[in-house]
Amino acid sequence: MYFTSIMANWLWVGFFGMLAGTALIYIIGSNLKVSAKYHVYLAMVITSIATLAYYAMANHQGIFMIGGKEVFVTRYIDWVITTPLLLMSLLLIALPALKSFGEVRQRIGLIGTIVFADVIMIVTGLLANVTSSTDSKRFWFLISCLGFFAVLYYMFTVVRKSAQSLGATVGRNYTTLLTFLTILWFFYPIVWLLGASGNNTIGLDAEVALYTILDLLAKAVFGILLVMMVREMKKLDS
Ligand code: RET
Repeated sequence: MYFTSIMANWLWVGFFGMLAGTALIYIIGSNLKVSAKYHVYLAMVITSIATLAYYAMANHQGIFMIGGKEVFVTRYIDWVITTPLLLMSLLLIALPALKSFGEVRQRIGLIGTIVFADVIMIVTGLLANVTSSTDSKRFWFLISCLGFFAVLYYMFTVVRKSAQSLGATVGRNYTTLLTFLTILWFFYPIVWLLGASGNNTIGLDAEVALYTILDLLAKAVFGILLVMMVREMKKLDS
């Protein structure tokens, strides 16, 4: 496989889409109270990292021929930073302010566990992609899926309960965002399996196109929704 102009065009769509998403998130969040702005800034950090990643990929940077196929390492670098941040943006809605040091330690434990599982998911996904042995590929794919399910388990149990304890509105908004995130995230391993990383049934052009659409939904649209919900919740607060 090689780098086609169709791929480059889709990667530019990703670049301009993420850039526009960053601007929209800023505009939608602009009249939020200063004390709630960190939600906006975090969402903007996520789309900014993706903007840079798409710029790099559109210029064929961080894409390497490994085992006879193009491996988009830049994508995994993006994901390993932004997926923990996406989860953090939900945790910042769901987890209450802390009152004691004991709670701080518990909180570090919870966040550490979720981020650890997420990082394992991405890193082993890359290992599964680059290995030429079918057995290793299956093994790493399985570990990656275990990481994914561990993330979902914590987000749907402990963290969701915490969000609900903060009131019906927070609980409802958290669940809506988490559901949106879960549905989108499930498409990633599907595209991965169908693409060059898996059994290559759709071809690299389609793979790049699908990841671009998924990334725009999972980062830009997700960030816009999140900031809109934070606006609603802060209005109800005061
Ligand atoms: C991989 C490899 C195979 C198994 C699994 C995967 C999951 C990836 C996910 C990625 C999410 C990316 C996001 C990017 C944001 O723009 C690594 C494809 C389970 C869930 C949300």
